Amino acid sequence: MILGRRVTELLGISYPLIQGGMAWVADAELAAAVSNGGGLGIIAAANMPPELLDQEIAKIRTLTDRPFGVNIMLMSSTASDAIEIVAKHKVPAVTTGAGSPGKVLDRLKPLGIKVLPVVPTTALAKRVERQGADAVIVEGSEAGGHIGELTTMVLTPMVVDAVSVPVIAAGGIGDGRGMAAVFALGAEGVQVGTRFICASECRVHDNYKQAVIDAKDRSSAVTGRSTGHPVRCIRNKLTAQFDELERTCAPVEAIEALGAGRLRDAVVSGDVEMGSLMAGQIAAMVSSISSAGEIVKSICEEAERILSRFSSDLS
Ligand code: TUI
Repeated sequence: MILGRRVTELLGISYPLIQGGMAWVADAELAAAVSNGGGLGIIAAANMPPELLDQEIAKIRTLTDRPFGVNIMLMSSTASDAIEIVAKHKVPAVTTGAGSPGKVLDRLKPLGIKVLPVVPTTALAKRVERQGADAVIVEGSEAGGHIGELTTMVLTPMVVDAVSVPVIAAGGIGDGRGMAAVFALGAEGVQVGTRFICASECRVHDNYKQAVIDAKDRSSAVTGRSTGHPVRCIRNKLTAQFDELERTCAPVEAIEALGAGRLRDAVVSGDVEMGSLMAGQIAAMVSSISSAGEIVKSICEEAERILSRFSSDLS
């Protein structure tokens, strides 16, 4: 593929598409399917016990010979263990989220591991570039899970202007139109999360997949703005209870306690009422289950068709 050469060459992949590091969702099986489809599959370390992360990395090596990555969630109490396990296995690439990745860059760059931090602002993008990041992932507030304030539409061109490393756009991208749009803004790759919840190789509970398929344009809500940890999920009883606690200015501890363990309840038990159905706004555009390989190929080839149509219209 001609699109996104700097990203495909940096990572040794066929399509400039990275899978989002979705906690509890992104395991070795999903990541291997994405990598085998020509993108970069990602295992989410999230709050995994270190032994489990070790096993998942060993497992993906039995499922694919292609490059893959691990996402390190910097807010997690297991982040330091995850850094050491990734170093031990010399995984090809690491994405980071939910914090400043200085420690990850210092420890993993000298080992030749590619490090791609998620950044929600121009200031952090510039800082991580100085610290040696190979590329930056700009994630707009259309994304699912823990989000920043700025949208993909404004964050992408601002960061493109501020750094020289490749910019990979995330948040609100679920098809080739979204990918073409962020390439028009200067991005050289995309990160896609929500669409892969409905990959056939994704092990989340069928109730969660169905909630994504049923989602409409206003189905998602952001909770936790008052605690400084905004999270986008599909609306349900849980988000209504968060809204009530936040509306009545409940103590931060009560709001955080309400969220504890809820993502696991959604992913593993299929609790669509009180589970945390993290998903981005593009859930409204996901209407079927397809294989991860088909998702990667259809998004990238549609983007390429759109962009080549524009360039031939203009010439
Ligand atoms: O990290 C994500 N998305 C996530 S993490 C997650 S697990 C979780 N579960 C329950 C509550 C909260 C989290 C679910 N979804 N995306 C990447 C991302 N990174 N979004 C925002 C950021 C970010 C925020 C601040 C990155 C850096 C940052 O830096 C602040 C600083 O220290 O400069």
